[in-house]
Amino acid sequence: MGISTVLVFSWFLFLPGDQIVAESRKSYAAGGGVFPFHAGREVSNLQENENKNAASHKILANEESETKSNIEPEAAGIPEHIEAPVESNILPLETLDKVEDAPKTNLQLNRFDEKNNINIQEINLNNNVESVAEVQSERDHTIIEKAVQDPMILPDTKGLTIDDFLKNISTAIVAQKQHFHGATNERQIAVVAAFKHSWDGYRKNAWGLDNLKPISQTGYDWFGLGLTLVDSLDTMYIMGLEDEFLEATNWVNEKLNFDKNRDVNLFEVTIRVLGGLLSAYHLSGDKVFLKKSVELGNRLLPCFLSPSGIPYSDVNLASLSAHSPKWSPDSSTSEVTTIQLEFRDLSRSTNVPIYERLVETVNEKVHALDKNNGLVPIFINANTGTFRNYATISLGARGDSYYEYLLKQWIQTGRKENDYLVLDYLRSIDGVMTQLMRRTPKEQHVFIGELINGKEFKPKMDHLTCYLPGTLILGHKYGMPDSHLILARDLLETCYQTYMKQPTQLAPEISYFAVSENEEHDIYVKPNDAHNLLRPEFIESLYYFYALTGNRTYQDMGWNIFQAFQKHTKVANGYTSIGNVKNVLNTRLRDVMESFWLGETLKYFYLLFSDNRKEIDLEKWVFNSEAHPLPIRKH
Ligand code: DMJ
Repeated sequence: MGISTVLVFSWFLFLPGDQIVAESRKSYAAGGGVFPFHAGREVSNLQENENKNAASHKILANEESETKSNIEPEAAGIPEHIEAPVESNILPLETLDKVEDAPKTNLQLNRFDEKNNINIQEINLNNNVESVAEVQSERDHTIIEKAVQDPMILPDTKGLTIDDFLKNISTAIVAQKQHFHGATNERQIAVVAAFKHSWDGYRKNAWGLDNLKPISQTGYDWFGLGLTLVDSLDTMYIMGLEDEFLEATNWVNEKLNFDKNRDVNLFEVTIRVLGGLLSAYHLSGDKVFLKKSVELGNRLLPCFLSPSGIPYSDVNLASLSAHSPKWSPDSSTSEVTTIQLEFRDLSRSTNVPIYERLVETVNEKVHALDKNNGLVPIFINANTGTFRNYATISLGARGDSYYEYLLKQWIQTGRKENDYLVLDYLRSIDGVMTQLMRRTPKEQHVFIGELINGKEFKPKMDHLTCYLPGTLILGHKYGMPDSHLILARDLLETCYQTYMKQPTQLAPEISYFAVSENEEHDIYVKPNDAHNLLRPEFIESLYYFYALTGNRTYQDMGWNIFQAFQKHTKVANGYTSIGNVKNVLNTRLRDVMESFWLGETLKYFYLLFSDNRKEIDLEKWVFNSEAHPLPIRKH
């Protein structure tokens, strides 16, 4: 450690906690993404490299993606040799001021114009407020207990049936329809063809079932709710596939039956089915989707009959009893905090407040819990309402969309000043920068690691974390600091490398990163982590980058990946997950087409390749975690 490093380090030690965070964030922004304790590149290099890269990516886009046969992984856990087809790892991002900004909010001005001083206002529930909340919670339990007696009745009304409510729905809350024109260029046409190929396989072999097994030409149920069909509704609508949309709508109307004696997961059903139905309702205006949404929402309500207000993870849709997961006493933190957009939208679409009130309670409870620099453990108990001690902290599985929904709820509700959710978001991204972000020593890839037991740093990043660049640039559009944009760009580049470094040019489920110069490779993949499930997160981030900057380089990057999916995952009856991205000669087809391939991945590809980057206007719509757009409200 040189003398100057020691001096800088000691200076940091004398700063109060919040100020350290502020300083680190400033340094990250000013140094082109350099966390103070890590070496990094200079700002001037950054600009220079960006220019160079515009050229390097162009070349890449025009080249036939080269496939290299690879040696099979030797032993579990041993880093493998990964070849890097791309020389440079810096993204061609336009200068910061080219990112389209909505008018800045006062929140942003108040907060960020003051140097070195974070002034996050806490919302503390005092005793008085708590007792009011207890009374409300008892009332809500009574409403839920009554509601579950007949899920076809609107809760907390004098027996108003969903059908009667829909006959007289007020024009003030009725859906705003949107028309789409269909594909307008070669790439979009190719994506629609991929969608149709997937859909035809599903229609022929697994119609009405949750997922397609394209190789064995059959399907299987997870929840028994036609998951793929419902997840695909808005994608078909957006792609202009009218016949397919109509046929699926008829199935929803006639065959979608929630009265199933089966445990379902609250989060999965909320983001995929409730979100899919609500989105189809708002885009098409067809009330059948709202009718089904209300019934489903009612059947999910028992999850909230927990002592703490933090919902149980599972519910039986017929017996209407809820419980914790079979394998654990705890719910996943991301799951209980990724139902809010949908339940709020259900309330706003029906004028029935209880759905929103219940998820708002979850927000408040989680907000009040102690966190590690804004970061949350990945397990929370529905009985006690507390985080599990020593649980992992991660932006990947079980943690990811907690952070996403902090920002998106603020956007959904008209970006109110001093909304505690956006303040929690700001604090959490500070936490990401100071606790989880690192840069690999040789190739300087920025990545987000995990804290095992809430403490011990592990340089492991799930592909799921690749949603974060998209969320960060979306936040920046609405006034989040430039350091968020820099992190977004650096992380987008790393995620791209997790694809491009593989011989298949498809990313693995999990990547590991070097933390010292002694390690042979900066990015490596363990054999058990080498599968690709057709996940959307990186394409989602590319879409946000394109939609918010207009830079077509992101389209070219997406096109490379789309071609890789075509080459390695397309089979006669659809597309399949693969078990190994590290060997083009042994990809190990897994025979599952996940619903999010149609609900998310292909939708984001389609929108990414659009000539109209505002095909879905991000000032009017907010995507839920399963890529279902819901309307932004004014409050
Ligand atoms: C999707 O169901 C959602 O995006 C969820 O938030 C995370 N995982 C899958 C896709 O990878």
